[in-house]
Amino acid sequence: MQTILETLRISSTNHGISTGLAAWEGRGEELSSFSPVDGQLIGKVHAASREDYDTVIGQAQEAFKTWRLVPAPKRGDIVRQMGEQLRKYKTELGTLVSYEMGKSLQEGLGEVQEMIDICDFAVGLSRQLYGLTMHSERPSHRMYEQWHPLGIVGIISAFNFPVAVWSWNSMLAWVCGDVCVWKPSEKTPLTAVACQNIIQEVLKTNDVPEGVSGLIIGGREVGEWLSHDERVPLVSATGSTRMGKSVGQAVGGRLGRSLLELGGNNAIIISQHADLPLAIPAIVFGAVGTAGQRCTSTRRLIIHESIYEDVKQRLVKAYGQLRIGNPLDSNIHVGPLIDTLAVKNYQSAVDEVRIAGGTFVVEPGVLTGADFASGCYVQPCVAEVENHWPIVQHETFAPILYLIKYSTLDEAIALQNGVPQGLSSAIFTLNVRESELFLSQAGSDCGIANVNIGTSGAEIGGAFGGEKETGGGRESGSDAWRAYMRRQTNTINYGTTLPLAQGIKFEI
Ligand code: UN1
Repeated sequence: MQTILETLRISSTNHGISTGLAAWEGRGEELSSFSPVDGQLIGKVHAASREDYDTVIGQAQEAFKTWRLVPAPKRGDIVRQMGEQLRKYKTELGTLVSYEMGKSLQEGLGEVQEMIDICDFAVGLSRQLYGLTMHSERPSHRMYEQWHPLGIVGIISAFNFPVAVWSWNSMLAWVCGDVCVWKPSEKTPLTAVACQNIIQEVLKTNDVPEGVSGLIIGGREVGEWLSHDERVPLVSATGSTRMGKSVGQAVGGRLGRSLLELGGNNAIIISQHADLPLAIPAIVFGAVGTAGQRCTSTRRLIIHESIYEDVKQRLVKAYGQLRIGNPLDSNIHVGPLIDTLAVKNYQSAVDEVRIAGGTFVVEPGVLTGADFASGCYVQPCVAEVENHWPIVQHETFAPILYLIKYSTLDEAIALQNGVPQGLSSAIFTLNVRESELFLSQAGSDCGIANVNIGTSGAEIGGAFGGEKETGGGRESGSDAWRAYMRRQTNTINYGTTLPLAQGIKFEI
């Protein structure tokens, strides 16, 4: 790990604020990053003070003045070079993600791959920031729209995808001509420092002002500074619904823009027409992958009554084969939770399930012993529950899967939609009537609806996000870039008279 940290230029004490390679001491408190894998201290970071924050924002404002003038395809070329650097550091960065966050090495590498993919997407996009042209109702007039950069984009990201979600925002924002100020999760500060080092190297090589990419590490107050700051026209925040509501209210209160990607309570419907050998691995990966800490993790399984027992038995068997342990070992399926607080939340959810009357068909538990010394390893579990119970309506960021029975597809869809969140959803069926109904306007109410694949593991090419308490924002592919730009409608008169719209006559 030491060589990896050196390659990524992470020292034992890092600067949690920086707009460049020559970062200065943060004046805020010192944060320690412990690995949930083995409980070891990986490194320390100085958080930003309010003064540091203002300096970073000031540098971002200055950098915006030049960055917005760089032609978009040229900005795309710089993002292309960032993608090249990420390719170069993929193994090191993916390993650090795995060690600092606790996801399996495969998933750590997969996360860096998502970053590389979004760079490629952003490069193409840099030549496609299209606006429409319209036909004016007036003679000798031309009307069109163009998209301009917004300014500073504040990015608040979560621990579970400590680097990819930032890159979905930043790479698009950069080709759009914005500058970014990133507040990563205080639980994963070192992966953020590593990314900042990689990005700054590219900016420096290209003589681009370092303020194009700012980093401010700190706790909740740093997020609040961003949300209330009128110098930050857009705040893109990923995390809990509670956090999103406070960001949304603060940004809304100053009529700024927010892009919110919050909690999910994702379900898969398993119809009697499902291909079960296809469905079981999708369910298990969705429920236990990243130790159930994806916003797209599968939390509820809505199973047709005629195959309920069969699915249950298959799951019990599959869960029996799961290998839990050090995520850096490639034979391991499930790593630790992020910290012991997450373990407490898992335990209280388990208690609540029991109090509500739920039955565990795969028993929960906290793992102990030399291999689990960090105290962050839990047993992925499966419980039979009812959808309306408060604990089932709530997103618990842990590998707890709930089983619910249904008899008609309408009932299954109502159960699937019957939660406050609306991120991801799926159905397993080989019946086209069922899948089409599920995808129709009378079907899933989520931002993501899949057929014969699970709820997690979305590709970057689609717009990513969800409805209701998930916050309504869309990031990543499709036309999500529009959120990072302002639209300007332009009307040009190339004639010699001044006809007014709507036929109004005004003569002087
Ligand atoms: C998240 O958990 O915040 O679809 C993002 C997925 C990943 C991204 C998850 N591509 O599971």
